[in-house]
Parts: sequence; C-alpha cells; structure tokens
Amino acid sequence: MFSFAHISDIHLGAFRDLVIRDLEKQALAETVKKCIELKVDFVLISGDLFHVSIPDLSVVNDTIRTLRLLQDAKIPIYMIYGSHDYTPNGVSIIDILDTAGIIVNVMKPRIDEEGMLILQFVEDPKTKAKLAGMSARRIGLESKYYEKLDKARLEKEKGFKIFAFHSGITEFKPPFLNDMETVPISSFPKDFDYYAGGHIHEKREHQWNGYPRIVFPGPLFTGYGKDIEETARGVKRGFYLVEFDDKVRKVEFIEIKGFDGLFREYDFMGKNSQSARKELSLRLNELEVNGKVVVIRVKGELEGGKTTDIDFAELRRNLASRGALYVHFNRFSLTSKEYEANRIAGEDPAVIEGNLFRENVGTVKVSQSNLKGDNGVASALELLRVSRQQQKTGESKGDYSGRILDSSIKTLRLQKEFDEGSEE
Ligand SMILES: [Mn+2]
Repeated sequence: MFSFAHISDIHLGAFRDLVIRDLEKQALAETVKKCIELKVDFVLISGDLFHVSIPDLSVVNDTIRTLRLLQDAKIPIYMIYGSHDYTPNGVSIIDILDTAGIIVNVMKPRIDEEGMLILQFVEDPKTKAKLAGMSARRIGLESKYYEKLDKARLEKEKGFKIFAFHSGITEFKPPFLNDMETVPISSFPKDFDYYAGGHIHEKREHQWNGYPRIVFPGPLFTGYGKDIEETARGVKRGFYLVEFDDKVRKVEFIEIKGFDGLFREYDFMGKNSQSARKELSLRLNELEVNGKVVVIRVKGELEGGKTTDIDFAELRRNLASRGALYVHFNRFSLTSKEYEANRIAGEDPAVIEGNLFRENVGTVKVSQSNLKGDNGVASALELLRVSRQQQKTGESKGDYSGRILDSSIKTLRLQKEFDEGSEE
C-alpha cells in the first residue's frame, strides 16, 4: 500500500503580523513532520503555496528550509499553481522552486495544431501514480481554458491517476462563494482515481457520476478573509492522507491545529456608539484570552454616533496585555444610522470589493470589452490583487513601481496603448 498527502491553500506570507506569521510557519513545519512520520510516498499541493507570486525572501527561505526536510526523506512534492501563485509577468516563485528541484510542477501543457490543450502526465517513480493538473489562471479565463482541454487523451491513460486542479466546481459551489467563478464538472476528464482540489477554502468531499472522489482540503492553516474567523470558531484545518494501491483505499483528514482560537460576535443594533463602546469593553473583559488568537465580530446598526467612536485600537491593546496572541476585529457589519452614505454591502472585504466594482463598472467609459461589464469587474479585482503586492526587501522603489506598473498594464491588457503612448 502507498500513500500521499493532499495539501492545499497554505497562503504562506498572508499575514503581516509576526505572531501569526510564525504560527503559519509552524503549521507547515508540523505538517511536514507528520508526513515524514506517516511515511507518505509523496506530497501533492493543489495550489496557493504562497499568498503572492513573488513573496518576501524571508518567507521563501523559511519555506524552502521546511520543504527540504521532505526532500531529505526522499518524499517528492508535486504541485500546481494556485490563483495566488499566478503572475501576469510570467515567472512565479513556483517556477523557481520547480527549477531548483524543490517541487515538481505537474502542469505540463502543450497546445496542439488544433488549439487543444494537451496535458502530459507526470509519473511518480516509486508508486507509479500518474499525475496531471490544471493550474489556476487569471480571473475570468478559467472556464475558457478548461473548454480547450483534450479530455479524451487523459481518460484513455491506464493506471492510478490523480487530477490536480485549483478551481471551484459549479455543481458543488458553497453558498458563501456565490460570486466565485467556477468550472462545470463536465469540463473535467472522467475516471481519475482522485481529484485533488484547491481554491475552495473549506474542507469538502464530493462524488459525481464518473468522478469517484473529489476532495478539497481547505486551507492548511488559515488563508485570508473569513478563514481566520472560521478557524477561531473551531473549524478544523489540516490535510488529507490518501492510501492507495491500484485504487484509493482510504481517505482520512489529518488535523493540524494552528492555534487556540476564540470567536465572539456582538450585536449592537439600536444602541448608540457610547453604550456600544462600554458594553463591548465589558464583554471583552470577561473573556479568557491568554495564549489565544481572538476574533471579534461586531455588527448591527447604531442608533446614534459614529462607529469610529469605538476605539478598537485601545480594545486590541487591552486584549494583548492580557495575553492574546493576535486580535482581529471584524467590523464590516457595524454601521450607523447617522452615516448611511458610507454603508457598503458585505461582511467580508473581498465581497465588499466585488460589490463596489459591480455597482460602479457601468460608469466606466472605455472601448475595450475586457474592461466593461463582468469582464471589467474581473479585471478590476485582478488589478487590485496585483497592486496589493508589497515592495520586497532589497527591491528599489523604482524597480517596485516598475513591477507594479508592468503587472497592471498586463492585467488590463493595455500594453499596446502604453507602447503607442510612449512613442508620441
Ligand atoms: Mn487559496
């Protein structure tokens, strides 16, 4: 019997806070240790190893040091790009790790004369498992890309087969990801033994006619947005251990406990800002926060005063002084009657961003179709993602702004316009 570990959405470097960064690092180290103890034959990462395509070198260095332990134990690491590993400029950190022999990128694509996308299998030398994969692509292009896939060729291949991918599947889309672009199940090649999914930040197992086992491990640690809230609520994080010979024999979720969390939600509907502030402070004082990651969600429409009358920085300092490892306030659902104009729909920054773009895309007057309507929203979201990249240690200001500008032009597909502009 053989086995492999299926890991996804690690998002290394997602947090700037050093305590959380350290916990994130430990979660990966713990996972690697577990894989070595369990004597897995290989590891498969379904994308989003890092949070950005060009992460800080310190994050890269720590990661390589940890992944090297697998290499020393002769456990190969196979992976595909996630949506966060993808870069419009071409070279992602994943390519560098592949070149350096730390990981093997299993997406080996080729376009044939008819424009079909041909994927080649990577065979694991020890177990003879055959891996093929589809990396994530730019927002908005996912389905088109799958439409060109030569499925018949993949389906014909004999042996134990794994298909790695980084996309949501339309038929299994969780309600909280309503706005997410997905790919219909029929776009995937049939009859693989295991479909190793990534991108959905929730642990899920599915079955469908012709697709015996579709698995999403969810984030290994906690990625971003609502992840940390869910983890603090007690949602389990970890990876899948898959045992197989010529068929999958056992699939088991292995929990990796990243931290002790504490989640509370308070509703201040109808209160004024002063009484909400007092009540919140009292409630927080009752909590046992020592050694915990504390996530507090406040919501409701205040009858009077401003939401900024509540000094969250002060409350955070107080919790930290009582030993909280990290404090996160989610106050996107706290609004005030007096400040209606500033209200934006949504509980999560990502949802709010999407809604804002959707509301305003109609006012954008351009001729390019990729900047209008739904495509425009997708381009705007992608631009936001690209422009959020931070300046790297050692990168000059000029190089940094050049890199951001270059990625932005590529994202909006305005290369031609910029080239023409500079010639004038
Ligand atoms: Mn992800």
